[in-house]
Amino acid sequence: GNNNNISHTNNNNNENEDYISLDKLKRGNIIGEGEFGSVYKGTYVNLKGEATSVAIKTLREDQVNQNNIKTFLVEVQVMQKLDHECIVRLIGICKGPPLQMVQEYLALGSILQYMDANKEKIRPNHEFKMWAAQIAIGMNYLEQQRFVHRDLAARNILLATPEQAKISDFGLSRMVGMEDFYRASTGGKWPLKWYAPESYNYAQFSHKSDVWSFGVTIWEMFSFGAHPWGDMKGAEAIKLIDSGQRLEQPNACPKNIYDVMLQCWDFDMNRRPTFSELVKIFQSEPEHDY
Ligand code: ACK
Repeated sequence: GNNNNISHTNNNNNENEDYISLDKLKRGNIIGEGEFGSVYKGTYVNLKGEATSVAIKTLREDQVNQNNIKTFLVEVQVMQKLDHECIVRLIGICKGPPLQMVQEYLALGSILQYMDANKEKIRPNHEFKMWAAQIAIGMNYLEQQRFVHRDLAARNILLATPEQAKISDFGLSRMVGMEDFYRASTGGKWPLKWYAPESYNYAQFSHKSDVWSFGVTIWEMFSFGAHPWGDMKGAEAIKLIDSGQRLEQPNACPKNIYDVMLQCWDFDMNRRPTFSELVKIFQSEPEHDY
C-alpha cells in the first residue's frame, strides 16, 4: 500500500494493492500520441470482476530513457495523491513490461477535439463557461493540495461528457515549497506560449503562473481551438509578451470574459485573480449578460 517504488520485483501474478497485473488489462486501439508515448483505449477488469473502459498511457520504446521514465513516474505519483471530479483519475499502474499508466477513460477526448467536431452545436456562453468553471474548480483543488500543474492548456482538458471537463496530464506538476512556488532547475521542453513571464524568465512556477496558463486555455476555448500566437515560435511570442502585447479578443468571446483573460495575463502576478475567484466569476455570471 504505501510503496511508491515501482522498481521492486513482484513475481506474483495475482493482483495486489500496488500494481495492476497484466492479465487484468487489455490494450485496444491507439487513441493518441503524446510526446514520449502513446495513449490506448483499453479494458480493465477491476477487483469486483467488472470490465471498465480505461485509457492506457505508455512510453514509446524509442523514448524509454531515465528522463522520460522519471516524468512518467512523477505523473503517477502526483495523480495518486489527487481525488476530485474535475481531475482525471488514476486507476493504477501496470509494471508490464511495458510500463503502463491506467486512467479513467474520458470518452470525448480533449476539448480541442470536441470543439473541432462540434463547431455548430457549441454555445460558447454555455459550454465554454461551464468548462472554465470546472477547470477553475479543479485547479483550486490542486492549489489546496499544493501542486502547480505547469502544463495547463486546452490539449490537456478532457471531456467525460459535453458537460464535464477534467484536467489531465500531470507530467510537469510539482509540489510547491514554503514560498508557494517551485523553481525549475533546467528549461526542458516548455510550452512557452502558455507560460507566465516569471516562468520563462526566472523558471518560477506558482499557482499564479497556472492562472496565466488558465487565461491562455480559455482563450483557446473561445477561439474554438486556434493556436495561441499562430505558428510563431515560442521564443518570438515571449518577446511580444514582455513588450506588453497580449493575445487578441476572440470573436466568440464577450468583452467581460476577455477582461478576465487580460487580468490572468497581468505582468504583476499579484494582480492576477486566484482560482477561487475564477470559480466565482465563471459560476455566477448570468448568460444573458453577454
Ligand atoms: O484529444 P484526444 O483524443 O485526448 O487525444 C489525446 C491523446 O490521448 C494524447 O494525449 C487522449 N487521452 C489522454 N488521456 C485520456 C483519457 N484518460 N481518456 C481518454 N482520452 C485520453 C487525448
